[in-house]
Amino acid sequence: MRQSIRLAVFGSLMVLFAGCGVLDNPMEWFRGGNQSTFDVKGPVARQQLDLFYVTLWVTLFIFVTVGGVLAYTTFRFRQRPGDSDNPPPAQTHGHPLVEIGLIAGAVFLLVIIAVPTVRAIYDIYEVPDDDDMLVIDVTAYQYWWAFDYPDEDVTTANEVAIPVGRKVKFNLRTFDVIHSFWVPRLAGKIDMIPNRSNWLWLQADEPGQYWGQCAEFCGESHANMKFRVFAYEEDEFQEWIEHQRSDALEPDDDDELAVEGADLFRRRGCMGCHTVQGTGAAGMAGPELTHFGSRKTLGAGMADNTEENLFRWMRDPDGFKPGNLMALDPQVQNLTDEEIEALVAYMKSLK
Ligand code: HEC
Ligand SMILES: [Cu+2]
Repeated sequence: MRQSIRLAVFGSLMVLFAGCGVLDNPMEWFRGGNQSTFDVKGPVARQQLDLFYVTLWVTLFIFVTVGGVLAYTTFRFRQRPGDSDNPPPAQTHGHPLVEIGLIAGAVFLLVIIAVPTVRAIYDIYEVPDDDDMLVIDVTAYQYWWAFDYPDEDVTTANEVAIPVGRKVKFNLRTFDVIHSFWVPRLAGKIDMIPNRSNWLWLQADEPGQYWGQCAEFCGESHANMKFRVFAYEEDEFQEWIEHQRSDALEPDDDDELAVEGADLFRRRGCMGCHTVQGTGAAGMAGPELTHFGSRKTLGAGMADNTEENLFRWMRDPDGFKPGNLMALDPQVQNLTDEEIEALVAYMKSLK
């Protein structure tokens, strides 16, 4: 008995703390976190959150009512000393009023949940008819994301920018297995299924950095398949687009390390898998790197884009991000530390 109580307490604590992340401000624990669906910043996520609350309150009401009646009758009518000497109480079957009342009550509660649910399904599914709408094509790969802006003629990877206050339609496709597109504070989740195109729309109400995450198990590094959405004011967004459209910067002549890195990038097979616009490198198997030096993250939102992390990434791609497909390439496996330092300098110069 004592053993099972201990197990139950331990088990509940595990469940209680299972979803915890590290927060900058612990007072925010009840709604914080970069992937919190409670701290919403756009109309789609807000509608999804409202729906969650409607369902929560209705089910909480049912839980308290049913649990309350059960607790009351259990205590009120429990067996007392001497009861077993009395004859059993009169047995009855059914009570039309109670039964009809319970059915009507259940239907009423389900309708309360159904009306906003059906409305939300249509609102979220139907992309609003909007001249201002920005369209972004997303392709999911194990374990990273490609973003194309067909009207702006821009391609990037793992970090996607959107303008604040404008609706954005994401066309969702997968290159390999099933993935799922999720930006917890803005919208989600929609699956990306082989040979099918799906879509999702969203809008950010405030500038900021929003975390994205693949939400369908897709292999070893599924948990590391993240991305970032940057919501900018309109003029800043246009600047970003202009910059993305431009060719990659040539490394400075006096930055010898970066010049050597650019050369290694050609000779060591990197260009076979990566695109660096304006240099002839046009590989498609990995994220495009034209402006990689100006990105905040490395490894599909997995780590900060620092020189130390980049070094570790190229020293041992599979150790850094298990299952990552870059690690399969023999040329990548045989880089010396000096070569890696040069490549890091080149990557960093691609502002
Ligand atoms: C076999 C194809 C292949 C080769 C060759 C290759 N890469 Fe990669 N690279 C990838 C893939 C795939 C990813 C994405 C991995 C992931 O995040 O799961 C990647 C990711 C990267 C990233 C991180 C990009 C980001 O947005 O996070 C950098 C930087 C990079 N590669 C640099 C290089 C360099 C430098 C070389 C040459 C030494 C190289 N790659 C060779 C396939 C390749
Ligand atoms: Cu995944």
